Amino acid sequence: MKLDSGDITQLTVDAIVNAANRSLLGGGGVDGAIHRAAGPLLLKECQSLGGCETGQAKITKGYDLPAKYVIHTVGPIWKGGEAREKELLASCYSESLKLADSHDINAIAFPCISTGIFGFPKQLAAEIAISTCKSYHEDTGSEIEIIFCCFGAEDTDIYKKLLSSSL
Ligand code: AR6
Repeated sequence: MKLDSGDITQLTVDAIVNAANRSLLGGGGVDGAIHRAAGPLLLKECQSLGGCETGQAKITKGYDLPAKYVIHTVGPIWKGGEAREKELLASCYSESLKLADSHDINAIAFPCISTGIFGFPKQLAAEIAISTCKSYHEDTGSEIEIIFCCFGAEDTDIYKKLLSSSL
């Protein structure tokens, strides 16, 4: 597991993960950036997917992105912590990884799902992201390379600290 900072749309990896909404038809934040960089054919493919439930994931091609695939996952909206938000966020990471492993993807980059517009506390979200990915590697034996793409100093700091203590 490693850390990268900056714009996920610029990363040359097999797959980048999109923090989408249940319609899968685009939005603001990283979702908007991914659709802008991938071009209109991404939206066209997304329109054929029939949306996605919170905590689940669906895959499309990457079109004009350097990444070959986009894995769209829908994080939970933070409602105070008693609405299965933690479990649903963990599910976003594990379902995205399962999908990646079934498509021969060797490296995948995640944004900090749910921590922007959806309001999930950043520190808690990072702890869930890292522990879920670590367990996925341990439980499945998968060797997929996982990159946490932090956008901004606050997330970069949080991940730096957590990764140095968990590796
Ligand atoms: N590269 C990497 N990370 C980014 C980028 C980027 N180009 N742009 C933003 N981030 P958000 P959410 C970070 O709000 O909270 C959309 O409208 C951002 O700083 O994109 O899951 C969807 O359609 C934050 O750390 O996603 C949904 O409706 C992280 O990405 C809703 O927002 C996630 O912030 C999803 O909200």
